[in-house]
Amino acid sequence: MKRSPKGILASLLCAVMLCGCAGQERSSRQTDSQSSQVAAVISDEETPDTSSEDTTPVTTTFTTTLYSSTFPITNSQEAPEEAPTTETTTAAATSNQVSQPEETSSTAATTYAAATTAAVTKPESSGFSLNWKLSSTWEENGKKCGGYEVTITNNSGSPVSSWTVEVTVPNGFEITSGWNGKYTISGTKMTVKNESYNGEISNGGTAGFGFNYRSPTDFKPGKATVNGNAAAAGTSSGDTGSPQSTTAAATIVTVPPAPEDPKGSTPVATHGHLSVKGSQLVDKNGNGYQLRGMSTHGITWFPDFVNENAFRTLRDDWNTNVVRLAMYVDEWGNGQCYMKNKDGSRQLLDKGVDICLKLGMYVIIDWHVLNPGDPTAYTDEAIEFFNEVSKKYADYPNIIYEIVNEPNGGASWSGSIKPYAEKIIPVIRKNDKDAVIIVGTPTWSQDIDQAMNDPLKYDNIMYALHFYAATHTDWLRERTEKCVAGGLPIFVSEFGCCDASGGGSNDFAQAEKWLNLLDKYGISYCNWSLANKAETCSAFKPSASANGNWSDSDYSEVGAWIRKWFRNH
Ligand code: IDC
Repeated sequence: MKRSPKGILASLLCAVMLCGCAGQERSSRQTDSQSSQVAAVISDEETPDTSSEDTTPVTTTFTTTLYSSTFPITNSQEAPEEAPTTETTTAAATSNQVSQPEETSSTAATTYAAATTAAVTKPESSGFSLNWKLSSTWEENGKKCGGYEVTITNNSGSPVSSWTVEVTVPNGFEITSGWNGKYTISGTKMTVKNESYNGEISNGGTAGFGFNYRSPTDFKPGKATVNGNAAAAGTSSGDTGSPQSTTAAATIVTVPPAPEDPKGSTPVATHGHLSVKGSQLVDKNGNGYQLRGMSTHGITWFPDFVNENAFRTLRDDWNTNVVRLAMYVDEWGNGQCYMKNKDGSRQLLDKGVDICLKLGMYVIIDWHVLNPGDPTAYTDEAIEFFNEVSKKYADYPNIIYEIVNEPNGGASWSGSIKPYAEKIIPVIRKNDKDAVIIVGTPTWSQDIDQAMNDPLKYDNIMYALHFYAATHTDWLRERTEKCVAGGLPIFVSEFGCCDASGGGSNDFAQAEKWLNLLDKYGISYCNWSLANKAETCSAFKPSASANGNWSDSDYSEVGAWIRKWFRNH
């Protein structure tokens, strides 16, 4: 990469300024928007502290409050015998109720058990079979919890365009997160219907869905039907008790749907494969191209926002062309991250990617390192993960890989992040030769100048710059300009209009300065976050559903602002 002597001098100056402030006293404060929530309260001293305006770092000590991982759907004895209508399903699935505090408390005793048993419910006459793969089980406050991946195989002799699975569940059974299907529970009947993107199953083909559950008593899938036809009961002998054990692992085959706009007006149909030329992101024709869009919150924290209508609204109404799927790697031990729920995280991630493939949107697969801040803590897991996803999605120009969100703590560029990147990038490149890869930079992705001083020697690499407008102002913009002048390819894969805790007040004057600067240089950006958590950075009010087609009353202050920005720029 070309760098002018001026750029080098500027970088040195920045480094000196940073060192100068590193030893200063840190102030602490509490974000009340978060502490006012009613869900699980986890005290946390390790949440991101980020340098404040005028280079005075601020440690934000705040109370992290978590919503339930999804839409707890609880069965109720009053519920009608009939499966609820689609409308009811939608409402239940998006109400974003909070979970019971004691069940997500950081002190809750949670024991995980590896489970490899797969249950096969064989078809009697319908020609459908269900393969239930139990991925893990654990106990939470005396309740039985677990996760299943289910494969439906259609051997009925003809294709189907939609599917409905019904299965008997214990009283008090709840779905704590579900993916690739719409879940309702009525009495002791759970109904799972396809999502709009995975209803079709060719003859001989498969579709999959998966869920995590919480139940007062053991759950083992017994009697089940597919499209009203008995998919047999437990075993071929009709036993409704324990499922039949088998060593055959169920593979969820989510065949990415065909793009909905083959004529070519979706972002990906128009701009195709992206690459990096100098400091610029360029499209398939070599023209500068800017990605702008929303980042999800943690996909396992707000899974209901990973849905087709929401993304379609972001594309068509918000005028955005990219979605960033933030998958927390390891966060504060309540199960809502990759390390605690690999299968659930992967299912949601793949669901989000598949929706973007269908909608012709670009999608960033974000390995959301935040805690711990050193990406080398999980190098092996990252290698495994990126090998799998890059193999699966190698043929799609939609995909951008972000291999580390925000290194922090002691993670230095040359000592830790760069060596980590040098291990992960070749793994991706082996499967996907030329995808764009974003690499986070030290100090919560602010020290882009360190990357400029010691860049990676691969093509199609961009470096992450993150800012929160109420915290990071002129000094970080100056650094940005210097790095642009030095030829560094920068991608703002996350920014907020509020302060670095995700709370405080929005500073739209600063946000506007930032976005004008990024637009001037054609730097891509994603706003944090696509969620309805009661915190300033959420684009939606807690009352808003996740299902897209939002109205003005659904938007938070920042949601209304950022939507307008995307629409008008
Ligand atoms: C915040 C979320 C918040 C969550 C917290 C802890 O908004 O709900 O409780 O993480 O994990 C980042 C991170 C991003 C942070 C965000 C706001 O990339 O994960 O999300 N932030 O603090 N860097 C700077 C700010």
